[in-house]
Amino acid sequence: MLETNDWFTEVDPENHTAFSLQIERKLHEEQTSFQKIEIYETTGFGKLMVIDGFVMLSSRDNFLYHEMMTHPALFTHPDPKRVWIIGGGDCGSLKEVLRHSEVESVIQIEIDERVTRLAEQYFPELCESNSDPRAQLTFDDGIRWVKEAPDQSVDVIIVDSTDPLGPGEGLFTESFYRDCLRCLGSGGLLVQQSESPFFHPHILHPMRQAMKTAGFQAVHSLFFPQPVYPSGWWSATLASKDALGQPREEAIENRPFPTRYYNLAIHKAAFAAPNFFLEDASHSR
Ligand code: AG3
Repeated sequence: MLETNDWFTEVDPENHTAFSLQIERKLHEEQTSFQKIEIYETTGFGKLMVIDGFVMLSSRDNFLYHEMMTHPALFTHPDPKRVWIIGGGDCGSLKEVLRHSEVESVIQIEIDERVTRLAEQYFPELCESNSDPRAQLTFDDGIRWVKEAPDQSVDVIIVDSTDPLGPGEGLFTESFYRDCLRCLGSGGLLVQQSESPFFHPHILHPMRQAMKTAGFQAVHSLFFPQPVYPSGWWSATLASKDALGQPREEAIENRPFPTRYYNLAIHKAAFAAPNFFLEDASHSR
């Protein structure tokens, strides 16, 4: 008999809201040395990964986030050969990056190996490209990685992190962005998940400001729906070492791989910002 009163709920106390998913059962729970990871089988969204009580991804809607965390940056950089993913342990972003044939190497720097091992088990569809010879999975602290990496050694850095709490906190700081900037080659791009434009402007605007203060020439946020995250509306922020180039429209139109959300019209539309966001953005500069 289906229990209709079993729910996973993520509470957002700051916004006095909660989001719930109906669950069939809990598949796994463990406390790693970094965080608590839970996996659920939901009734309507497939599998669900939760870290420290916050929804990370569901089988059903993670494509929105992973496509928008990767393709806008990779189709804007003129020649993305070397990519790093900081965080991203579920490998959803990695899978999308590897669809780009001009990419020669992708290094994923995830602090918690257990995220990846559990993704391999419960989200195998995201991990299907992990054995691609261009991919290198490293389990290390991303903050230390960028601090120690050589100058100009990467073209695109993707920061696929948790919220700025716990291990993810240092990824939202000016000193981290300075290290990223130094590691990027000319035309280099940094793209980072930047929370809900509606619920978390107090995170998004200081983060954009920190990127500018660190020396990025252009900072542009892009918006997309994400049903399982607080407010259902999410953002990523693209910071460009030099002036931001135009998207490679022909390459987007003729991409040889399928996408379920991303296309040229979405790429352009995603950068359109609402007035309340533009007003706050103009105050923070
Ligand atoms: N990255 C987590 C985004 C933050 C979600 N926040 C929340 N639920 N409060 C997701 C990792 C997917 N690769």
